[in-house]
Amino acid sequence: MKVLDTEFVRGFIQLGDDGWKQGWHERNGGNLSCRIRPEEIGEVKDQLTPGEWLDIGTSVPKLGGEYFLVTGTGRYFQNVARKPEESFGIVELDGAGEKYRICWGLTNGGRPTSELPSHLMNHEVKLVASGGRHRVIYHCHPVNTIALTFVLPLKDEVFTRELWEMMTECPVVFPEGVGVVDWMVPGGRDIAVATSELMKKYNVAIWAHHGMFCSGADFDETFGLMHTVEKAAEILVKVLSMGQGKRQTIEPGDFRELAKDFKVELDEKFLYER
Ligand code: 2HA
Ligand code: ZN
Repeated sequence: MKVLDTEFVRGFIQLGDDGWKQGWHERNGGNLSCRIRPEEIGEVKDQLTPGEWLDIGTSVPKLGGEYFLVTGTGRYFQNVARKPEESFGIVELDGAGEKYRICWGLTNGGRPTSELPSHLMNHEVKLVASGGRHRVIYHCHPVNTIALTFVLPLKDEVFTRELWEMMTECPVVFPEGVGVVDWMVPGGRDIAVATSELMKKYNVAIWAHHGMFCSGADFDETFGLMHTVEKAAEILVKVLSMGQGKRQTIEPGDFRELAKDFKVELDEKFLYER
């Protein structure tokens, strides 16, 4: 089957295009990666043309030999659907998880996303934490979530609680909460380490004054998580903008009742008294 006709590539393009339409990807903002299943890579093996081995910039030994779909550095999400071969590609990791080579796509001198170390370190953490279930890592620049990083304390507890309060379904969609990373230089190993530490506990990491990372089992789950968090953030921005503060809200006792009925575990650290 042609690479562009496969289910996994079509899902990748769909997510990219949906993210673009949400306004989460100005210019070359954001990046997306997916750990490809052996049977999926098997469908397209005949079309892979491996290039030279290049350094990842970090080491992800548990991912040795795996194949990934990744967006290209400097490439625009706007073009993921229009110019797929140029906008993203398939890369293979070496056995040690220290080098990669481009096997398909990223045409015209393309290279994987500048956040490749963050993506791969998150994939490695999630491979262990989810027992292999999670395959998608998604980074974007959503307006409302970024706006909140200027006014809320940069603490996991505060972001989680404030977002949970904005929509009843939030604690059901992300019961483990969200993590927050202080402002850091993007693209390097340090921010990758900080993010992957948070990803051991959460499926969402918010980068102060920059954007958000989400992890999920498939494209729908990952996009849905991003969408839910950003929508809750939008409601909070509106509530704060109305200027009078919250007159009423969902209280800690309400969350405990919700947790019982919806069979989710909500850590008491998020249900602090104000
Ligand atoms: O421009 O979003 O974090 C790509 C990015 C870097
Ligand atoms: Zn970014």
